[in-house]
Amino acid sequence: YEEKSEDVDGSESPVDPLLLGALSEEKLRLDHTNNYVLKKKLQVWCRLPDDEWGLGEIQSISGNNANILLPEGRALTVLVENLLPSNPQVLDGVDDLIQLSYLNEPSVLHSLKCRYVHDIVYTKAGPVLVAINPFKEVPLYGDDYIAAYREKTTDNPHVYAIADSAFNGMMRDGVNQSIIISGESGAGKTETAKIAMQYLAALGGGSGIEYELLQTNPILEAFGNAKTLRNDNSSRFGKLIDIHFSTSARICGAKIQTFLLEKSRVVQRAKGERSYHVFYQLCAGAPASLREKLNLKAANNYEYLKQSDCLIIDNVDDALRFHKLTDALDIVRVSKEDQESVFAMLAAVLWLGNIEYLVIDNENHVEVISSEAVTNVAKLMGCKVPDLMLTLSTHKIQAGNDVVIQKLTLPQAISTRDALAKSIYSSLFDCLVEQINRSLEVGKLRTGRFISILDIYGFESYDKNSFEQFCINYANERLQQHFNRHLFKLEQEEYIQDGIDWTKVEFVDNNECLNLFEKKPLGLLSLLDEELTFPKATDLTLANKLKQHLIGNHCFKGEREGAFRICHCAGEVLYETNGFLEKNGDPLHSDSIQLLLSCNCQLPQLCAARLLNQSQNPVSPFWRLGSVESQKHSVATKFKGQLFNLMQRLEGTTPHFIRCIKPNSKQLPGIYENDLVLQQLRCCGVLEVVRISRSGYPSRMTHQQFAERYGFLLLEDVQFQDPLSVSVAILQQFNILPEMYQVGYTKLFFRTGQIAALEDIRNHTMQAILWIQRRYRGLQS
Ligand code: AD9
Ligand code: MG
Repeated sequence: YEEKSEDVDGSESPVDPLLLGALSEEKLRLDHTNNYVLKKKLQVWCRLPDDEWGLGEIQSISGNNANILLPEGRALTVLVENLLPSNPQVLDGVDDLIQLSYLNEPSVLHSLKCRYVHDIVYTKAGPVLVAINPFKEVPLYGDDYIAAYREKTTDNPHVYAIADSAFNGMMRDGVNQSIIISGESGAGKTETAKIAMQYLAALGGGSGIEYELLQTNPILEAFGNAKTLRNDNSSRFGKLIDIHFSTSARICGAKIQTFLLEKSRVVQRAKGERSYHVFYQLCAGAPASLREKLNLKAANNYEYLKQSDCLIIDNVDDALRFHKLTDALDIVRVSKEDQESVFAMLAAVLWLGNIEYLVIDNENHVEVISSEAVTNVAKLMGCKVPDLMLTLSTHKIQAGNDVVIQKLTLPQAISTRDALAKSIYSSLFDCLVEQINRSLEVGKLRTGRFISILDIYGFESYDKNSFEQFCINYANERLQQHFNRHLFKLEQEEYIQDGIDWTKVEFVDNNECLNLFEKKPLGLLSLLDEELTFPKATDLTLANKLKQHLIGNHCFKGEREGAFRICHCAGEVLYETNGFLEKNGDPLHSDSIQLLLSCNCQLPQLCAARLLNQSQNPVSPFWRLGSVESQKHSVATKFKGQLFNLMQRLEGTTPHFIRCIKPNSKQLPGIYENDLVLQQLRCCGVLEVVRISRSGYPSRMTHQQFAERYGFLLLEDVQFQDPLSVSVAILQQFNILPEMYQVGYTKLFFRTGQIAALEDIRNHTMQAILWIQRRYRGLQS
């Protein structure tokens, strides 16, 4: 584990120092022409004219030029600075990238690819698990695999191994754990989260609650996932699931927290994308009696669904999914009656989108056109037709003691209608999450021990990016900071604090970008909120204001009118401010809330109550109101608060990181695009993590913990010695090599694998002791 100061992209000499080392080892000979000739042909990575890396053999070097022979027999002359050392073939596809002799980008890319083509999609990068999306079923899961990880008969990198170590960490140290899954949209986070849940359910199963827990996935995905241009099953909300365990290591409950659902999707989205799956599932799968009751039609009859020219997803049977959804709802104990109320509200949302307006004067004022859509909405929500028509075309305004009725213009009326649809949907989503939480409620067995799994929406960059991408990418910056903090900052600080010899590793932190968002009073979020307070503000004035105040920030770039660019850690994104103000302010006129309150169905009333931030006594347990967030803050500010809470909660846990990587943008198996993978590896600092962990000491214990855990293995009696002396005695007894550990002021630091070896000895010894005890008892009786 000798620390090598390899620096791929910015060392003083343009030539890779390790390459120079490798070249000198090959005993360069100066021939009579003053050129270097190699005795043995050295394999290297060579940057080809198309910027890809190719494996080649150095034939000779003259000055700064190297003559390279590529495998297909092509000869090439390149600058030596375009060469990097390659690893011996025996290291192709190592389990953990820390084993590579030469750690550089082409070697890492090649190593991951060697595994990927054999369907080995998991690789360790020191403490981080890298998971490459196979985009097909791979034979890596199921009971046999679960048993293998549980019984520790395999140590191949796997999500199961991560979940196992979280579980063991929780049981052993009594510290709550988190599994933090990140990666771009479509990289496989949600699937990975499910795989981790399956493992924990198998490990901690028995109470039956694990089955309910797994069934929350189809529900949350139906209501919170949608097809986007990046992913056919894209999560449009963030989720944190805490899985609670009893003292006997059984799952005894769970709690789901969700973050900012993208509600604009219900009424509008890009061409080729879909609204939430549940709408299409309902239209395709509802049984005849329900269709009749809800006046349901096929999806292509609804404006909200057909507008984006995408009604189906290849290889997905929406009708079948509907049946799975209702099964899952049964399992989390949503009664059939309540399910029907939910579907009625969904149908109401769909019919709302079909409501049309007639312009009645030359000021663009409108009236609602009386139609099937209007009567259906009124019937489904249980309100009066005239009330509905009035709410959607006028606003009541208080003028002194009088109430003035103001007619709406066409754009105002449309946004009133859409705001109602969006609010109904998002309240419905929250109600469902609450019901799920009640069903999974952690009971009396509560021990306070849990494992949290975090799966949020991944970084997104489209041709057009709006407020939704702005929030999603902001969340990803926060998460990246957490990752950096744990893997780089805290790690290095700990070495310094404990007085350990240590070579510092540089990493790119994203504080400046986060600052751009959060700084007060002149950060993106503050400026966005401030603009909401100006009655005359528009999306264009917002864009100008941002430019005016933020142009000096390195992460901010002004653009053409109405647009700006942010340099995120995962890449630059161009945002268009069109729609920002409305989406951030998220207005819902009080008339709309009044309308919902006037409904004689329970669900609309409860939505209204949520929106009004009132608490109301439950009539049926399903719709009982939980904590209702304050409506006073803007969407972005509320989101920021949620993310702060999230980070704080994660800080109280031992984190396990999984980095999902998308191998191609086509969502197809078998395609590995070097550029795309490399860009993702760079943005999450995988190479730096590997560098830190192989030069560092990833395992650590205080002297006390170490002495307590392994002291009984000592042959001599150390009862009255201090923990440090006991620790040193243990290290000596088991011949742990000095280069494998360091003794700090308070802790012992170990290279990878050392603790595992000690644990093996400890387990064997414990088994032997138990065996002897049983024998002894047997003899006595
Ligand atoms: V987003 O940020 O929510 O848009 P995710 O969550 O990162 O995104 P997701 O887990 O939904 O991506 O994965 C996308 C698709 O990749 C899935 O629908 C599967 O078809 C495919 N996938 C991902 N992981 C696996 C896997 N381990 N095995 C098989 C997988 N297929
Ligand atoms: Mg997802």
